[in-house]
Amino acid sequence: MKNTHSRFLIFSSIVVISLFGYVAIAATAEIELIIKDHLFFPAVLEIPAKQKVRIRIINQDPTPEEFESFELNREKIIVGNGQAVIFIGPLEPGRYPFFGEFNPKTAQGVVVVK
Ligand SMILES: [Cu+2]
Repeated sequence: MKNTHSRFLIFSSIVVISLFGYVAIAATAEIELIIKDHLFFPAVLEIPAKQKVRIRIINQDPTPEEFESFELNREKIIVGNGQAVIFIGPLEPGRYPFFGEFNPKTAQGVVVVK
């Protein structure tokens, strides 16, 4: 379904460094991942291959959750009504499942790298 897929956003964190006429511009992509009612929204995160991506996990539940993924080698606790940021990538194309360790039966998702 379309609304379960992430929009890939180029976040406004553009860094400009100017040294002796040298200018470097780096844009970091950020995706928002919402936890609500012990579910992940969107449940499918599409990201481009071979690119570092920042995921801001926003927990709208009053209870803590832990983002966990063996395939992504990530584990992060998000307190109730709190936020956390993780970085993933650069990754090869494929599917990388994740789940909420405190509610693993409902809180499930997958990062799809294309
Ligand atoms: Cu864990």
